[in-house]
Amino acid sequence: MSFHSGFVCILGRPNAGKSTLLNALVGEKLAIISPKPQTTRNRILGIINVPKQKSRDAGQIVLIDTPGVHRPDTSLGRQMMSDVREAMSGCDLILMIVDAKKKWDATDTFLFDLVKKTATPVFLLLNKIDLLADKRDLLPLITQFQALRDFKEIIPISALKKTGLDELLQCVLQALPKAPAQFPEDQITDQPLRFMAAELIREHILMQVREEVPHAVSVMVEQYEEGKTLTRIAATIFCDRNSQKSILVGKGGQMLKKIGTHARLDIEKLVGTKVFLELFVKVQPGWRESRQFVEELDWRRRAGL
Ligand SMILES: Nc1nc2c(ncn2[C@@H]2O[C@H](COP(=O)(O)OP(=O)(O)OP(=O)(O)O)[C@@H](O)[C@H]2O)c(=O)[nH]1
Ligand SMILES: [Mg+2]
Repeated sequence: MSFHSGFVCILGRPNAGKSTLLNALVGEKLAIISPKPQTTRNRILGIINVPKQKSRDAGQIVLIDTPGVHRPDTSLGRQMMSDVREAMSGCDLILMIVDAKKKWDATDTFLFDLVKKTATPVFLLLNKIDLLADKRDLLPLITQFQALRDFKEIIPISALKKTGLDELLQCVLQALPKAPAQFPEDQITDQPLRFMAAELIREHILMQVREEVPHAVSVMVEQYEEGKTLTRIAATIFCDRNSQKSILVGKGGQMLKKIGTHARLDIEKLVGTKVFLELFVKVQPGWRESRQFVEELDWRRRAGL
């Protein structure tokens, strides 16, 4: 019996289901999810310990969820794509995930070009198969993708319905080198709680407000005080324009209150104490274009990692 371990990068265009897959495989909500593209802005680590089972090998899989691959046109976009490249460069395996229902376009060409030169093995995951009325539609898709690249495996899955994930985990484990675990067995991520709290606030903004506002929003936790029974958090929601601030605050502060209440309940589940959450909204024109501001949002950079 062998023990396998390594880094696995989840790669794909925005909205393909990368974060849904990360959460499903780890069995915990580590990444926020939304129907809007470019939800994830930083790479997110998720650690899975696979126990020894009868004839099966054991191991530790370190998954890295990444921002959706796109052609960046802002500092924020460039930082997101640099996170993607960072995740790809040190990994042992790439899981390239595509939406089985979506028609091929220029973003897919860009995505395939990105993996063209890599010597790292690539699995192709055809996701969202729960949306296919006829599973026979998968065959022409598989043939089409096989012509583009020599994928080590092609696996149809539904990250949402958790279909095909056992097979995927086994294939991933076998593709990883024989090596000892890289992280302690009780660790499932490297994200600080204050960053996860900021992300949960952003998730509720993504759910509650529409159109361009979610993309114009970032959240920074300014104060985070852990107590035995109460965690005090103060966070600022940054947006681009006054009109967006009005939407985020809402009539008589109703929208901000709604976002705060939902986010607080989720953060309480995460930290395991009651939470006192204070939210502020600030207009920071053009923040997505400011490299300095974007770097400040990046917890790894702030922690000097
Ligand atoms: N029907 C169906 N929907 C899915 C599946 N996987 C993900 N989704 C949905 O697709 C949308 C995007 O999912 P995410 O996991 O946020 O996608 P992502 O690739 O992380 O997106 P970005 O972070 O923006 O790059 C959400 O509405 C998910 O519920 C699936 O297997 N089936
Ligand atoms: Mg995501």
